[in-house]
Amino acid sequence: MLAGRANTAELSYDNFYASDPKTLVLSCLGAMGNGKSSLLNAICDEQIYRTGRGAEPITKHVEAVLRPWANPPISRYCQFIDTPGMCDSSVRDRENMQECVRYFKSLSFGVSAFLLVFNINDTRLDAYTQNMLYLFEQLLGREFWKYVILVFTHVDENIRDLLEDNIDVLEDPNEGFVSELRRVFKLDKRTFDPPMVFLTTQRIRYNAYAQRHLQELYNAVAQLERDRGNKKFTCGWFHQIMSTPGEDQKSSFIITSVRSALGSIKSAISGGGSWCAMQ
Ligand SMILES: Nc1nc2c(ncn2[C@@H]2O[C@H](COP(=O)(O)OP(=O)(O)OP(=O)(O)O)[C@@H](O)[C@H]2O)c(=O)[nH]1
Ligand SMILES: [Mg+2]
Repeated sequence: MLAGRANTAELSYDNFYASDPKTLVLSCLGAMGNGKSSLLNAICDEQIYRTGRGAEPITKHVEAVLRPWANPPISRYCQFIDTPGMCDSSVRDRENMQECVRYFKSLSFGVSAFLLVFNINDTRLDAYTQNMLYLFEQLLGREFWKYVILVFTHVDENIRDLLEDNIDVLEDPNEGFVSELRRVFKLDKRTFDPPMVFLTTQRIRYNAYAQRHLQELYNAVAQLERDRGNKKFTCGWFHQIMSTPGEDQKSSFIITSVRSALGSIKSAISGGGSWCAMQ
């Protein structure tokens, strides 16, 4: 039985399920080519999202799909939300704004975890990622950091040994990756103490190594759920989106909020911080 839903009269099929407290809602975020779509395909055991490498991002649109967590098989339904680059300098372009609208509408039912995806071979906190995180913090509030899981892809079995030193450096409690994020975004341990998962998205089926690490990711999601009292992430801004009547009005509200957030981030940063030059 599905319980605790929002007003079902207005919900599409996917949103109907997304609003079920038992459905996991997972959103992949991260720079181009880091393996976001591959990760979701690996979890679903299906080539839902196009993947690949090129000068342009392969994922062009926000795509939310509802599937069971298939690798390793876990009897939970998930709404997976894959993202293209939405927060770059051209965010004012009409098309990018429409992606922001689709994205935040699909998140507004609540989010179980934000999977912040990096390629282990290039873990710089690049400009795109920093700007995106500034925007998220501005719109969603600092509480959203409590729902972040750091995922490092390209930790393939055949090179795992070579990557161990790298992983140790990233996990270092004082100078590792989490400390760097805390420094950049002025976060403390109480607000930001994310799990870090190292995995491969390749050749998942029948591969014990790959399955073990996807299980670790599921465990991290489930632990986060427990730690947050089984409450998905939500915020005042999501409530405002939900309570705005009509799709067009919701869209206008999101666009106005995103524009104003971008404006205030840039002016705050020009007054002392550092808005990164876009990639
Ligand atoms: N070896 C290896 N290759 C990977 C892994 N994850 C992703 N890739 C490859 O990296 C490339 C980029 O992967 P995508 O999943 O398309 O990356 P993305 O982040 O969705 O990229 P955009 O949609 O362009 O932003 C593809 O060629 C994948 O096959 C991994 O764990 N190991
Ligand atoms: Mg993609």
